[in-house]
Amino acid sequence: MIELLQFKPAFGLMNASPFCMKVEVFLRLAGLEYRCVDGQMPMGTPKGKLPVLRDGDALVADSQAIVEHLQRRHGERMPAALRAPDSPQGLALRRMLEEHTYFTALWLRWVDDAGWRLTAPAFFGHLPWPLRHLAPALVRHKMRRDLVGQGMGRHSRDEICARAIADLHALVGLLGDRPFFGGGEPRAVDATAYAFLANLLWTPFDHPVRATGLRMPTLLAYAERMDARIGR
Ligand SMILES: N[C@@H](CCC(=O)N[C@@H](CS)C(=O)NCC(=O)O)C(=O)O
Repeated sequence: MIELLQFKPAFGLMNASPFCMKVEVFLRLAGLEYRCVDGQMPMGTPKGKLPVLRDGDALVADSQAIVEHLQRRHGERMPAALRAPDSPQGLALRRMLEEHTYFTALWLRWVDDAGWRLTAPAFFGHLPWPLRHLAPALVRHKMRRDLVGQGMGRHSRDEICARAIADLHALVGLLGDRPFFGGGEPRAVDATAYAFLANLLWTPFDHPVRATGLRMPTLLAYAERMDARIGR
């Protein structure tokens, strides 16, 4: 059985890591049987990050490498649209979400004080003392440093929210009146789009990005169509 190694779910989402959730959404769209192995830690995985997929003899790290592995090994068992490679627009959309929007969400969870009040208990509340007190400060420090290095952490909260909101408007424009980003049927890029939207909009974090997204009927209708496809 295919095993998805991922973080412990939080905030009522399939997974609070959009990359882990992307893989699970893809597995569901593809109709493949799998099992989630929750509560994993990224240290010691092949790329020091999650998700990781175990599929028989294969251990695959990185959500996109996982999607491409599944397309190669199990493509004949999934709908044709799902085994198609990214279109140029799909690739550009995925890069925007994974390499830009992601860092706005990360900042709003880990650096923003309002977000941190929810993040700390959700990710560390289950740890035994004294880890419950030490780990949050250490991981937050690393996130802050990583975000400054990446660049997003150099902007103000208002600037970060404005960037994420611009990305939401781009999603609305790219979707247009099509049911899915892949067109008439979901393609792999829809697993990314849905997982990243869910992680920004369907969480208890209170920020202008969420408030704006929840007023975008195009995105809400898209989420409903995706919910129906993945059986949520
Ligand atoms: N490019 C990777 C990114 C994965 C990633 O950034 N995962 C985050 C969680 S959302 C992680 O494991 N972070 C742990 C860390 O940075 O220490 C993918 O597509 O899987």
